[in-house]
Amino acid sequence: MRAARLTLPAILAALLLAVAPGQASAATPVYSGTGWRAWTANGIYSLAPDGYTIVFADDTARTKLAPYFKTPANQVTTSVGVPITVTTALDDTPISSCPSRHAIVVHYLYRPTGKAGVSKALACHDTADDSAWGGHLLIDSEYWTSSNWFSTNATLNDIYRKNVVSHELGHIFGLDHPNYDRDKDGTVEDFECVVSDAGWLPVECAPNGGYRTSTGAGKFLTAYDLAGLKQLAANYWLR
Ligand SMILES: [Ca+2]
Ligand SMILES: [Zn+2]
Repeated sequence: MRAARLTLPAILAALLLAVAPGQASAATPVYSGTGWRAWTANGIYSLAPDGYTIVFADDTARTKLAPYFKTPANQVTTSVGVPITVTTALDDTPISSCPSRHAIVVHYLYRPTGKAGVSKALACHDTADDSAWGGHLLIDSEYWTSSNWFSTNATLNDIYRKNVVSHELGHIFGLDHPNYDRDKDGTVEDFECVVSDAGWLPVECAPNGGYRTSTGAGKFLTAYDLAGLKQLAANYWLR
């Protein structure tokens, strides 16, 4: 007993010396931050550097939805450094299966979850390294077939559509909802997320968020979702 007591401080000192020189804390993966959370619950811990390809389940999905992917694809390509390519390709992989590596199959479906106004991302992950694999985006067609689904203001209505499409894409990239119990009432509620000075929620806030401006529509918020995507890309090398 006595010998053990004497040696314990020596062991601690040795451990401290081992950690201090490298400052290892600067190079560890991070899975959440202000306004973002990695979808580790779904097995995604990082974003792979070689990029992802957006394809379509059918011609209708391509015609209706391809324009909505331009903004987030360009933003992630430019700001995160992970190339996202919006193609015109059709892909008939069934929803029950993961598509080929790094393909994101976009579907235009009426109430894909059975609930009014709800879209869904079926995100797959790479079982070898836990990076985002791709998957299926089931976008509810009601946002288009009902002209005032989000707002009677046509401009605002389309801003919401763009943000919802980017929200689902963010899930495929490995972002979870960043909602938290901000008002400390014991319940994490819809729209309960960090808010920017301008009043915008992260795109990934459930059930939806994002800039409510024409120039910001469809963009990941720089300080929130985009910071998260950058960290997910960094995590690929840090894990
Ligand atoms: Ca709450
Ligand atoms: Zn969501």
